[in-house]
Amino acid sequence: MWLENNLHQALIDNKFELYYQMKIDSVTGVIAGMEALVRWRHPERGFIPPSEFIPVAEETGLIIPLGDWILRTACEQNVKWHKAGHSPLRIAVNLSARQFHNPRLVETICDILAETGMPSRYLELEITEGYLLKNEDYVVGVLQHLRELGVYISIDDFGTGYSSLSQLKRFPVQAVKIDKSFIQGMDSDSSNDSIVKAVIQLAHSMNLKVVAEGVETTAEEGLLRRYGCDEFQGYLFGRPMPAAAFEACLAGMPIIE
Ligand code: G
Ligand code: G
Ligand code: MN
Ligand code: NA
Repeated sequence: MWLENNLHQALIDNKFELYYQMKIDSVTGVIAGMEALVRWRHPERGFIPPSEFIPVAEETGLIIPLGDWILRTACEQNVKWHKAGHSPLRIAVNLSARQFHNPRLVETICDILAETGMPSRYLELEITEGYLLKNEDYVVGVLQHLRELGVYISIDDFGTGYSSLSQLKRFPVQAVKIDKSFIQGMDSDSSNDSIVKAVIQLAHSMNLKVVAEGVETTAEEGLLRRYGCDEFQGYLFGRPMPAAAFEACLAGMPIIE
């Protein structure tokens, strides 16, 4: 109840902030892109994690204006970094189910890209398997629209839902992000190791890029590299951090136009 009452005011008072976590190209070792992750810092209650307020925002519908703010802020920030002279990178934004099923999604994204001046190919949307399963024809239609726009789509938390890679064939997406529960302890858990290896092989055979999330150790990184995983994300490379700290990481990178 407290959350519900305060979320709306927090949006009005501009109390949300985006953190950014890097994704690393497994071949070159440089930053390949970043994921925007929303944070809410309350003046008295401190940091409230998104796992607590995103579900409430979903239920109340506040995820629509909050989601618009997140998309716009991420695009604005990415354009700023590019204008500051950093190599243009793809920025990933998480979309909740209710956002994805909002009939105005495609229009909203077009507007935000136009207003911020961000080329569509630098926007990535992370969606979860959950919303692919119901209302399939509608979902395929939305994904096709987004693809025509030039937006990149990835399946987040892959492996935690009930869909299989073969089911993904129907959906025009470019990448899968293997859930961190499979990555963690890959080197000690042989079933995780086999699952990750198989997912990478099968995803590649379907021309999908593979991102590993939650990479925390060099042992995990080594195995993922051996299996040909395309990108790494996790505390081993960088935690989610505020824009200024992220920019310092970008400043340490070679400029590739
Ligand atoms: O860093 P982390 O604690 O940020 O994220 C926790 C959960 O909240 C993850 O499942 C993540 O996908 C979700 N989350 C974080 N930021 C956003 C966001 O901007 N939009 C949506 N819909 N979910 C987010
Ligand atoms: O569900 P989604 O993938 O969008 O959210 C990513 C979540 O994973 C965020 O809460 C983020 O802070 C967290 N995260 C990112 N890297 C790591 C990691 O290496 N280890 C752990 N435990 N969590 C991570
Ligand atoms: Mn994500
Ligand atoms: Na995830």
